[in-house]
Amino acid sequence: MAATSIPTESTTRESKLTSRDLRGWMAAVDQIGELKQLDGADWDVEIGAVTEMGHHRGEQSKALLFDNIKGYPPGYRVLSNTLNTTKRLAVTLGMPTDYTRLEFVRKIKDRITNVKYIKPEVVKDGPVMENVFRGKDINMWKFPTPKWHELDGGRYIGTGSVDITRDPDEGWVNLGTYRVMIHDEDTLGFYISPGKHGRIMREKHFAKGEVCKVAVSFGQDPLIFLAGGVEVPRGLSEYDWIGGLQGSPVQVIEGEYTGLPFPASAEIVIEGDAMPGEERDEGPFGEWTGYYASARRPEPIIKVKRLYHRNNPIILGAPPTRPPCEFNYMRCFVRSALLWQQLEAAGIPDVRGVWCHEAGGSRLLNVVAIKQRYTGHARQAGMVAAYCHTGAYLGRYTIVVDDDIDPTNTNDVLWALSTRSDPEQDIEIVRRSWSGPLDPMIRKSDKKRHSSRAVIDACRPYEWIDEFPPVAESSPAVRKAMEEKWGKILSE
Ligand SMILES: Cc1cc2nc3c(=O)[nH]c(=O)nc-3n(C[C@H](O)[C@H](O)[C@H](O)COP(=O)(O)O)c2cc1C
Ligand SMILES: [Mn+2]
Repeated sequence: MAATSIPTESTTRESKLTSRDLRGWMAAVDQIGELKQLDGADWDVEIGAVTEMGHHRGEQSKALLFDNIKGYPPGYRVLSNTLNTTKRLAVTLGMPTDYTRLEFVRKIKDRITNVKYIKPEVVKDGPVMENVFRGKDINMWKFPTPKWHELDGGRYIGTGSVDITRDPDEGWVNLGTYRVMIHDEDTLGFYISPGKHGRIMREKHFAKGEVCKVAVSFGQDPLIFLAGGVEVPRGLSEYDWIGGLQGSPVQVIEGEYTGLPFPASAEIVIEGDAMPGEERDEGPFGEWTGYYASARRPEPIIKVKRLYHRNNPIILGAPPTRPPCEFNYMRCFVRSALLWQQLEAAGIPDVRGVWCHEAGGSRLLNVVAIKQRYTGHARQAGMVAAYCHTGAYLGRYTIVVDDDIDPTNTNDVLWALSTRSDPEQDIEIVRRSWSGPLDPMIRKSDKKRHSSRAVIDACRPYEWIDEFPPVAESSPAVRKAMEEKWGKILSE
């Protein structure tokens, strides 16, 4: 398979190149006081449980850097809880840090709508090449890979990672965050849900009876992880999208074994082969819905042919847990922005806000706020939101609200739902929609692979909107006057 010019000896040496990378991100986050180092934790459940405790501290949480991990050399680290505060997310996106949730979603939407894509820059060398292993020298157990949750069926090195594949027909390169577990020294398991870009590419290779070449990066600039975990449109390489967002090309090395481009400043990268028909049991794994829904079952493997890592490598971990957690919290913002962008691209006028709620893992409970312009506008917005690329996979409820409702405010949304919808006429059910093994409402013994959607119109009925009872709250003018007159006393 490998061309004869490819070296076969493993090597170790010092770094030469520097670029936007995980360490630069850690330094920036440390500067704003949001990085915490913990020494001596055990890879076996402890790192995962502490990460989970971090998740539930929400905006007060810190990024967690685990070092001196039991049984591993100092410097072999795990970083978790990276993108679960608005501040850290803003730093990652190079944006100001003082927005409200909804303003932040709107700003991200504007960024991704107006972005000019920038292709990656191919470089010959980079920090990830400090240590190179080939053939029998490859040992995936050399890293302090956590067993994240107590009931996990293995140690998952790939959670905050990106799996890199190429479409055999169209040639474009996809980056997707698809979980990766270690089977043995040179064998990994990777689970990709039906319909995801990496899955379609893998299936195209397998259908031709060909090997699907894969590169995986297990630690890199969190912006790359962010892009890998959300629905960047098909045909557009996440590299180009990231380049656009950061305003400079991602520096990539074309792997000697696969030719696939991987980040030059990544912490740990592998290249390998997935073969048609070669599978091993994968899972279970604590998933973003908050359950272990997909059973242990055969899934494709990657035979690792090359392993590269920086000195003192850092695994970027992003284990899902019962929501809200980092995994879906960062995605609430980015996915909401993408959904908003796609609604506008589909021609839905006057979208005023979107929130893919954290309780639904940013997929199961999505809210769209509109300024109603015509009869049917709300249904149209709801249907498109439920079925566009960003909203379609494993959705459940889409709620459409008026523009006086802040979709990021749960009480506001539940108030609109309770008072502006009539179940008999305002809930549309769409059957046989895109789901998958991770859906906790699909019984494991069931052959069924789809689920239904409810689109709930919780807007004031448009045809008698002028008759709808007025809201029992002070008008802005009265509120302003009272604030001036009494506000000071109230806040004393
Ligand atoms: C931390 C994390 C873990 C994920 N794990 C998986 C996974 O194991 N399998 C999967 O199909 N999708 C997983 N996802 C969701 C995909 O990354 C997401 O749907 C993304 O859009 C896939 O890329 P694609 O649109 O290029 O297919 C995960 C996302 C995140 C953020
Ligand atoms: Mn993609």
